[in-house]
Amino acid sequence: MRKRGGARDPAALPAFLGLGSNLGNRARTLAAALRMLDAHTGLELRQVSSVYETAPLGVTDQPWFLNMVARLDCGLAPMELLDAVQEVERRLGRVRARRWGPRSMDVDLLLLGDLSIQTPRLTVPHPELARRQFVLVPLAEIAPDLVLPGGRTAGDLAEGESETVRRLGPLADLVGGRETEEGGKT
Ligand code: A4P
Ligand code: MG
Repeated sequence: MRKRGGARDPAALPAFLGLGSNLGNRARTLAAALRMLDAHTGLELRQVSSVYETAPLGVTDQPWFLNMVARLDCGLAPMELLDAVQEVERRLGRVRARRWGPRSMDVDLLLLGDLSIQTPRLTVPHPELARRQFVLVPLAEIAPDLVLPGGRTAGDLAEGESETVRRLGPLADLVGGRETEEGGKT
């Protein structure tokens, strides 16, 4: 949230990030990631969705995820934002093993203002954004009118809660819960 003494950067762009965790104490890891992002120079946390428990997509023989979406004001260049996000993943113990496999912390850059970026390291908007309910449902909660690639809004594309995308509630209510260090249910 607003940093002490920090004036709002008029050039800042709204950045939507998707956060996911399916190893360790997932709620505490999400909370730590948000704190680190907000503490980063040039980033200011503005809004967060509820936390959802979601069935793993892609590689399905792995624990369920906790997913949520955050909106930040971003005064960083796109590659600086990616660096910041990857630093957070690294500090939270992210080990890159298998693609789409389990991870303590995964942060995807979904949208950065209306920028369109295609480099070997960064694609924005995130190419899977409009196809993933574990992103669309929390995104629609905080930004239902946001227009996504393809021209439809988040609210339009989100199917709402389901068997595989279940709303658990605000992150603050989950932190300090009884989740084990081994992760969530499988
Ligand atoms: N990269 C390019 N564009 C971006 C972007 N917009 N945001 C590059 C973040 N990174 C971006 O990512 C690989 C490389 O993508 C990075 O080095 C960066 O330079 P990664 O996070 O290292 O690898 P990954 O996450 O294993 O692969 P990928 O393709 O990013 O997978 P996703 O899209 O992150 O999906 N099921 C549920 N229920 N919930 C989940 O959160 N997540 C995944 C991973 C699979 N299934 C899931 C979930
Ligand atoms: Mg990723």
